[in-house]
Amino acid sequence: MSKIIDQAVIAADNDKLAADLKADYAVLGEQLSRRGIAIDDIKAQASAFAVALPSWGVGTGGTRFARFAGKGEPRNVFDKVQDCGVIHQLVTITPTVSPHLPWDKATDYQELRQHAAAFGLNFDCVNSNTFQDQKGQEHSYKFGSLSHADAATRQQAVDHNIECIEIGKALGAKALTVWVGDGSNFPGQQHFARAFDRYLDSNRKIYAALPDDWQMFLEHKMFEPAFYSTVLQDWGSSYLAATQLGEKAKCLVDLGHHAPNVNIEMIVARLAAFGRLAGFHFNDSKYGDDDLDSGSINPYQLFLIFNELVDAAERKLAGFKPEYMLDQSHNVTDPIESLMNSAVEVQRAYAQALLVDRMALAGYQDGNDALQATRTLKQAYLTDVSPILAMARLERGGAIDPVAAYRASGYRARVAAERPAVASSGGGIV
Ligand code: PSV
Ligand code: MN
Ligand code: MN
Repeated sequence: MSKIIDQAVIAADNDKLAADLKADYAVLGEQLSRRGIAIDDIKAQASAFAVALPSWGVGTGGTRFARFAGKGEPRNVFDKVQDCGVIHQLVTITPTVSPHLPWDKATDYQELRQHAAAFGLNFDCVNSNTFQDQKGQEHSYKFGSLSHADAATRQQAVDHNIECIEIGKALGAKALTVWVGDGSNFPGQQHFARAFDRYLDSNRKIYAALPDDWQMFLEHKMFEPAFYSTVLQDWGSSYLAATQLGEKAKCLVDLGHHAPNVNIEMIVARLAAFGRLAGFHFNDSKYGDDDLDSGSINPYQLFLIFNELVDAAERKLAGFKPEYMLDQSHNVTDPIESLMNSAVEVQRAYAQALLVDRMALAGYQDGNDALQATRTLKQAYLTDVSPILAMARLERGGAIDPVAAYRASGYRARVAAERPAVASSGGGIV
């Protein structure tokens, strides 16, 4: 496997930190053993954790106002995959890349697959794009795609999704994620029921093209780009659509796609209970679909989501196999650093959730002891699991401090010299 970052640089950085890490790990191990928890078990589970990288996340995103290009931005999907390889080498828990089409179109998908494999990467869910017009496209998506009033426009969007499945097959992916920006900006502009019917109809055609071992992930979003109504606006519509389509259709939860103050962890619990939780697009937000780094604004929410996921896994719920992906946009940070940071924060929430004393919690819940129930969650959340995550990385050949090792490697300066600045890397503002 080709390593992009010189392992000697990682080793040198790890050497500086290893003694302190060992001591911290021992102290935490002692604390956890007093709570009846074996630290090595938690480490093994955290080590087996994986979250997919969004190919579009390694470029600088931009907002609807401007895009300030970053240095050494990827020029094409091969560069994007290489950047993902850097992330995976340092954090060791991002073995897959989720491609976005047509942004990531290539002439030879076997070559692309081999390029990824060289970095220990595979391809995850394929994302379709019918929220933008592409050069030379016959019908515009200005007024919608899968739910468009015009049949030819809908068919064009269906065809694109089917092409995504074909490309995904060549890349070894097993799922298609469909997000559409379809909706309306003004009351009266769109007939809600007819638009949803058309959306379902189009999706049925895409669903029919799914290979047997594939799944279709429906991603809802409350608003943006449509500001009055959106065709697939919430998990209720998503669940309805999934059940209409069939077993292979599930609901994907992007953390930034909900109304403010919505209890996302409860949505997760409901979808898991009924076998329709597809997985996640992790990110964080304060206002809307801000696409900030995971855990940067509301880490407790992330923990509470993982609390539900660990609970569902322990109860062995039927059909429970969520796919984890990041979906972020980076404007003021180095995207590689942000993605490493986020992967670790998602893994952190998982490790913390593994520490919840579920027996005690169930007792408090049944005994209506609200205070002790919530303190039980807080005890797990307030445990600093950093030594567990760092030890897991070290043992897997990664970096104790991924950002420090990355900066020491000089990777960004190296690619900046190879990759001339471009106006847009195809990430976009969504
Ligand atoms: C839409 O806001 C979204 O979350 C969907 O997942 C898109 O595919 C992605 O962003 C593109 O950046
Ligand atoms: Mn998303
Ligand atoms: Mn989004």
